[in-house]
Amino acid sequence: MRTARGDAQHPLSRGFICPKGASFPQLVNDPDRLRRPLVRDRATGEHREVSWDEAFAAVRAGLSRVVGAHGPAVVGLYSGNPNAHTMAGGQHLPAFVRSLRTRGRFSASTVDQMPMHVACGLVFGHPGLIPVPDLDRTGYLLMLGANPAVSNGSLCTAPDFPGRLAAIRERGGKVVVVDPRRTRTATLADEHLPIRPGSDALWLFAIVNVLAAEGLVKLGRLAGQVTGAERVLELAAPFTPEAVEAACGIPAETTRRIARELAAAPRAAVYGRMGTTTVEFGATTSWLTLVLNVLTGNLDSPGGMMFGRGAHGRADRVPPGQPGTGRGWGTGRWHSRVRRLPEVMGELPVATLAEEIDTPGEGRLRALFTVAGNPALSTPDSGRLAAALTQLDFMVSVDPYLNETSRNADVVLPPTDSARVGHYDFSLGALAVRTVATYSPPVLPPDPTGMAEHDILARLTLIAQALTDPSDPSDPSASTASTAGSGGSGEAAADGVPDQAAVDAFHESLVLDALRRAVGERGSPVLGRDVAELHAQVDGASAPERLLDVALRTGHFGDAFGARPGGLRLSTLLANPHGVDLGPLEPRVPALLRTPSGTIELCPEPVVADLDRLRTVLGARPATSELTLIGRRHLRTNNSWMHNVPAMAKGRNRCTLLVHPRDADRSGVRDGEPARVTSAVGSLEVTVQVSDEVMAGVVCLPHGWGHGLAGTRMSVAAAHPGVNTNVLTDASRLDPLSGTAVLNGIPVRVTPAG
Ligand SMILES: Nc1nc2c(c(=O)[nH]1)N[C@H]1C(S)=C(S)[C@@H](COP(=O)(O)OP(=O)(O)OC[C@H]3O[C@@H](n4cnc5c(=O)[nH]c(N)nc54)[C@H](O)[C@@H]3O)O[C@H]1N2
Ligand SMILES: Nc1nc2c(c(=O)[nH]1)N[C@H]1C(S)=C(S)[C@@H](COP(=O)(O)OP(=O)(O)OC[C@H]3O[C@@H](n4cnc5c(=O)[nH]c(N)nc54)[C@H](O)[C@@H]3O)O[C@H]1N2
Ligand SMILES: [Mo]
Repeated sequence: MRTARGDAQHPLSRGFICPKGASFPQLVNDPDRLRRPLVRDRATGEHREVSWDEAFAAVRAGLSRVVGAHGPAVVGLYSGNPNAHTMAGGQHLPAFVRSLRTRGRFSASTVDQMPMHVACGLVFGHPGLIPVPDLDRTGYLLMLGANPAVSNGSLCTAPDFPGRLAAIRERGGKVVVVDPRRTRTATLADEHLPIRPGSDALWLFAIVNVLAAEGLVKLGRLAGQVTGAERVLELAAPFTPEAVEAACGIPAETTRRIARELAAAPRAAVYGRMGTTTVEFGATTSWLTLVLNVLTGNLDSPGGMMFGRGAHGRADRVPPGQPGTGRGWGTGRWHSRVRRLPEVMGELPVATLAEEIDTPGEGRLRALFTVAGNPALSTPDSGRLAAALTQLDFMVSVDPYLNETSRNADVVLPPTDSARVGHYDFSLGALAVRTVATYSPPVLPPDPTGMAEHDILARLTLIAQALTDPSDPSDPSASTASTAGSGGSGEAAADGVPDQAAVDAFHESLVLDALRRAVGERGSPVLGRDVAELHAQVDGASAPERLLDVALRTGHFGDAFGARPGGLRLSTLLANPHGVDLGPLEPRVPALLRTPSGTIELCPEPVVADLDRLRTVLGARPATSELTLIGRRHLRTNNSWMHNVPAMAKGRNRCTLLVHPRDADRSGVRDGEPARVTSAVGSLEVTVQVSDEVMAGVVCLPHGWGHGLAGTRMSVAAAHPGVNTNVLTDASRLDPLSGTAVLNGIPVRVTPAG
């Protein structure tokens, strides 16, 4: 494979391709990419290639040693961002996570979108119900802390985002971008409002305040489906545009005008991303974006914020017209050992991972699995985490690279190239602005000596299942719905390493589990059907395809195993390689709500209880001597790991500190020269780029850099190492409702280096 092109006939992308996609062949052919498993010699620290059997025997021995001595609770797991993009991440990872029977679960969600999950969980009754801006029909887009012209859209799948923004303006609509930096997206907008980092919650509350004061609230179609709106309006009282002006840096008159524009627009959407989640008030800010969409009648309405549903999406549970049956949603079913931070969606904040490993005492994490993650670069206070990783008794990384994280692993299990496995987008599809079904079968034949990620995860699950006790009462998996793997043989060969027959049986047990769930699910098109009868009809050439066939056929658009002729199934997608267009998003309230009241519960208690914190920063005037650090993304990167692709790495140094000319003068730093940046927890040296792109008082540094460490094997990345901004981020600063780390809005000092 030498080239990758966009697909002009695809109904969602219309041929648009991101530079990262275009470089796909370089990624597949990267000579540094691992193709065989590695085992680390603890004495020398060297990794050497071994056979797959040897690697899994080493996993079994290591895990058995730790679990045998201390039980499964001391095993941790970190799952990273690419799990949202692989089929294995959706289909096989959950069973592996459950098989470990530990509460030491962490993921990239708590350095990313967790605040939005919390807001949606509380307001809609399920944390997965995240609305997306209906870009192609909106007339007014208020976008905060998002840079989709570079990021390609996040929690909003919309290829060629710039084209879609231009179309809003061509229709006579307006795009407003709120961001401390004049980003590429900001330059494509009608209006850019620079805002002081971390102050969006205040500003959004001020907009609510204006809507209330000027009688501009209209729930529209949602009238009668919302509870708590009155109370929200009361809570907004202290947050007048004048009161928040100093803290936000946005003139009160501008705030009033935006509130009026938003209320007057026939179809508007308020959309927030990283700059609204990875901040001090992440969950509150996410909640306020939902509040504004509801109060202006734009939630669940065409051209507003609507609920996506992948082609595999489940049917809504409650038929329209019937009252709600939800149990609601909450956090804190258990707490972290050291800081007593609450569990959210079954996981703990990754900002606590280092201390859970390095703080002595009963229950200290002694083993760690990482699956598609590079927490050594991507999580706060990386200096401490890097040291903590060396204190583990045992570590396994499922990763195609020997990088800053996996260099510490006793066993590295590299999944085969993504071109050798099929692709269907479970997460991104469910967040798309239009429902489109696409499946791409493997492009290249299997590598006879490689292993696909789903086969790796199946073996790990079988090994873990055999070593952990399913009857343990402290088992968190007992509270989850699925019993994945329960129908499988679970047999292991004599040396404890599962053979292919056991793996195949395990895959089929996942298929059976998915069918069992579907026949028992409210609203399911196969409710009450016979599992064996359905099982006999499942189609597909591999475990991922068979699981996809079940997901499609039992979903909202599915053929319900023949009951709805013409409905979706795997063969439909195979016959339509350019994708099947299932149309624009449709209103789904109240049927999709899972709140106990069956309404949109707009004023949840946990959010109200946290508002004291927000009130204390009201009227705060930022110290002029202080600089605030934010992050940035570049088109040719994807977090930490695409830096080894030559086409992505070439060009000028991108790991620079943006400093406003005023601050450069005050700090005595100069363009192109090194500066020292110091936070409460760390310090680094980086080249300055003086630019009025950032607002005065704000400095900006990208994440994902800091390569070239001993024991890594990424030669291209090592030649352009950059510095790791997360040595500056403070693990003690979190959004308390979601456990999400503050990555944007870190107080720093900048001085000339040397
Ligand atoms: N300061 C700061 N820090 C940040 C951010 C920020 O804006 N500022 N952004 C945060 C965000 S949004 C995120 S999502 C996190 C990301 O955090 P992580 O997910 O921890 O980091 P990535 O750099 O995405 O690392 C992905 C890893 O997966 C591996 N990988 C790639 N493809 C595959 C695959 O198919 N299978 C497997 N098993 N492995 C694969 C790569 O080699 C790499 O090791 O970083 C966060 N960190
Ligand atoms: N090219 C590229 N694309 C990517 C990635 C990548 O690394 N590179 N990563 C992917 C991942 S994992 C994710 S999660 C998405 C993220 O997608 P986005 O959220 O769209 O991308 P970011 O660049 O993180 O945008 C955050 C913006 O918030 C601004 N900001 C910082 N602090 C504040 C604040 O307090 N208030 C406001 N209003 N704005 C603030 C920043 O200046 C920045 O422009 O991108 C994805 N796409
Ligand atoms: Mo992310």
